[in-house]
Amino acid sequence: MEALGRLEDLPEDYRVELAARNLVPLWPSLRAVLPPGVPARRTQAICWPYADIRPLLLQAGELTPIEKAERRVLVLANPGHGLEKMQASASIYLGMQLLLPGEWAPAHRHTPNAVRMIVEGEGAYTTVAGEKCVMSRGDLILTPTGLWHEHGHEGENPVVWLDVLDLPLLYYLEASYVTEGRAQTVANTAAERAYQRGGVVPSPLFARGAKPFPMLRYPWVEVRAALCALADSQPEIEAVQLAYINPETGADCQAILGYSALLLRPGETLALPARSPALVMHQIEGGTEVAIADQRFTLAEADTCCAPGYVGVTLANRSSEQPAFLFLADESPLHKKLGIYETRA
Ligand code: 1HN
Repeated sequence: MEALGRLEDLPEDYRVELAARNLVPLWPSLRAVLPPGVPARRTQAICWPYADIRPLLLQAGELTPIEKAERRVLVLANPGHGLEKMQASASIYLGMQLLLPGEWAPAHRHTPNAVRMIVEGEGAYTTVAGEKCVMSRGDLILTPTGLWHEHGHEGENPVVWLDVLDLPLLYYLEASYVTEGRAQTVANTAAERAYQRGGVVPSPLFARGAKPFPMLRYPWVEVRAALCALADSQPEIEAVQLAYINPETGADCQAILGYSALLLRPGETLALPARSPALVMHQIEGGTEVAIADQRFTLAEADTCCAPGYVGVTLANRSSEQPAFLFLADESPLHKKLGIYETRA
């Protein structure tokens, strides 16, 4: 590929003329915005061990009352993007949030989509659009775009969860904003039970539901049991992986980021192909050796790491006796909608 003319090759007075008219020559920057073969990526392969986060998050609980934080979160920031950008990848925001017994994080709704993966503690809940969603370790709770949500805690010990949002994308699109609200009235609890059996959905008087987000809580006990059943019943399957979907449509549960749970069989090593979207991995149970290009991370329970797009990722269960369970978040729904989704051998 031919080297192109540089900015310095142009006469100073010509460059000044251009800038004064808000004009820029393309050719000195063309290769940077359109590199050959593989995109430029700021996203670095990074690991955030929970053992590092936990004491600092508990310290935040002492330093900053909930009223002064609204959401008490330490953001898992990818240094490749600059820490101040608060992003894990181009489209993914990650944060660890702490709620202490008796605390309340007030109701609001916003354009970015969020999910929470519960990391530790019992007794906290999120109310989403009037539905009280109890938080237990490993549960996935959705707070999709535009739905009111608030968090409360009726238990005895700190509760911590991982927030995953498409905030960097919505912020980039200049479409990220919040609306403050008053405390919601709880209208129902455990509505997800209506969707708990695969293959059937509620159809009262022959009418199917029309809610865009019919299922808000995916309890870990159910997802774990489904993974174990899949591993037992289909030993030949290449990856024991379940996608979190909208049970009314079968589509990804949210429009921009995709979520799945993966079981690594005892002793299993799984090579994921290089794919265009960035990938976040969070250890729910067990331990995993992660290889991302020439980087190696050892994930213990509650650790989180991320890989840029267009690189292969290899996951190895550290145990030869027990399965390992991972929560995965990626940008594949977005890439598929944009028509840029790729897998490379
Ligand atoms: C948010 O609404 C929550 O509701 C957590 O718990 C983290 C990060 C950025 C923007 C909104 C929450 C968030 C957030």
